[in-house]
Amino acid sequence: MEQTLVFIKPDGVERGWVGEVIRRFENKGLKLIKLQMLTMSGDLADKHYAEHVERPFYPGLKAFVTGGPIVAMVIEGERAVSIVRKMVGVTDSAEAEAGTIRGDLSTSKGENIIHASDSVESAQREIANFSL
Ligand code: 3AN
Repeated sequence: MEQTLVFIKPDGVERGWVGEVIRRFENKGLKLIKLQMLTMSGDLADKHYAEHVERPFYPGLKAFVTGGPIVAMVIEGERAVSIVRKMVGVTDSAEAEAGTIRGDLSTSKGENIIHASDSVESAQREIANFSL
């Protein structure tokens, strides 16, 4: 069994996609084991996006992810990390395949609805950061 950290970003919450996103994971047969609505602090954003803090887009990303409530969750299942990443689609929603969450629900690269851990190791670190 794997666990992965997913959060619906402020754009997804604002646009009313919380139920739709959770429904997709539940329909797939993955299990939602933790769920919390919160607003990310600047410190949590810096920790979560540690690999991006020096990138030119980071100030905008930080303002965006801390700018409204998110819905964070832990999803569990066999090969959950790769299954969820496949369901999320690539970073740039304009390039994401139809049928993926980003491909169906967003057009943006920065405001792309959802985060999902990219490996089992990242998931463990991210779940700890969020205290989930
Ligand atoms: P993913 O969420 O697909 O794993 P990462 O980890 O490369 O993508 O990037 C983390 C987040 O940073 C993305 N979800 C997106 O919001 C933002 N981001 C990444 N690259 C860019 C970029 N070139 N311009 C604006 N925002 C970006």
